[in-house]
Amino acid sequence: MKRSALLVVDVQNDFCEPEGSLAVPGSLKIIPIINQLKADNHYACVYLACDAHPPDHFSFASNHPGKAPFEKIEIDGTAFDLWPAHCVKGTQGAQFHPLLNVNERDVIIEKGTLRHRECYSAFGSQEEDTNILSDLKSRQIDSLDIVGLALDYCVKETARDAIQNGFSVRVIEDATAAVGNSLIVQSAKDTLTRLGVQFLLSSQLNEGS
Ligand code: VGL
Ligand code: ZN
Repeated sequence: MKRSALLVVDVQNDFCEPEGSLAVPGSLKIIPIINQLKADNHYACVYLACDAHPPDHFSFASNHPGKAPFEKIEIDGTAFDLWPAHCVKGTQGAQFHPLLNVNERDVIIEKGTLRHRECYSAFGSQEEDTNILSDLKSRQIDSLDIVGLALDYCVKETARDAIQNGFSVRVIEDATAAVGNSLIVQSAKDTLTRLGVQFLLSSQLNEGS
């Protein structure tokens, strides 16, 4: 039998409407769906990933004079998206949204803690080990259902790393919301589907899969 975990990505105030500094359209309507998935008790473990940036994080446009949010910046030949300041560790914007059910046994995974590194994935980066991989292994989890924000950034990168680390991965699409438009969403879905990620709706979960 598969041992499956739910991985909830970045359901934090700054990513939620109406007041978040980087509010993702449709963010609020995913929260009851995520709460229901948690309440179904189908998972061996629930992970709550969160952006935990320092105030001088390089992804904030405000840290680059003359640059505006949603512009790009090139560093060593790589383009990075610039954002409004968001999810600064210790601030209200970095807290989980108050409507998200959080249990004591949920495992919290902080990412994006290094000033000079972007880190969309809950699995971290070469320089940032979030410890999720060792935790998943120690619980013998082999299958992940991924939900949260944003589908075209942190959910996408997390799902990619999960599949590349050998997990069987499903994204519950109605429990996600995206920053970009439908073309961007389709391209993210195509990329992930090619890698072996399954997309489904929460209503399909109990249909004997
Ligand atoms: C995210 C932009 C910047 C996300 C995080 O959670 O998808 N997006 N930081
Ligand atoms: Zn961020």
